[in-house]
Amino acid sequence: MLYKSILNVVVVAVVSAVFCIGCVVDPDDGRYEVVNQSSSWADAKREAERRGGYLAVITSDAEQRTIESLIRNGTRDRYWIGGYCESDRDWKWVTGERMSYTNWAPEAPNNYMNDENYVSICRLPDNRWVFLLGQWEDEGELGGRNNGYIIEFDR
Ligand SMILES: [Ca+2]
Repeated sequence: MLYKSILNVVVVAVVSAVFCIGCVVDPDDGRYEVVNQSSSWADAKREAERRGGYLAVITSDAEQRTIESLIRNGTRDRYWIGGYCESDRDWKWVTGERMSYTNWAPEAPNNYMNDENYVSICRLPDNRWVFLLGQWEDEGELGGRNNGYIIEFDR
């Protein structure tokens, strides 16, 4: 009996670790997953693709509002989305689309220290910058706020 309950605990722990139960918000329509797990932009992109999706691509005000409602109860201050640029500072999406819709915070993108090529979306403001829920910021690849990430699926 004792052996069995220990085994149960171990199985639950392993399953939780592998599938990250509790750190993913999966809305009813299954189009997005909010992953409350710290990650670099590159690792987040790789994991999104491994799961059959891609880092979220926000192309309309409606989609922006959907994402905002999903991250509102998240545990990370910021989340990576699928926007990035190269040295030409021409912002684009991981899907290859050009970035037409944007929701940059005031004064973003500012390419701080010439090293900010990736887009995160803000859940909470920090002390120095008064960003609002849903505003976008350019950040370095590691991010400065233990960034989680948002996966989008074509479903
Ligand atoms: Ca910035």
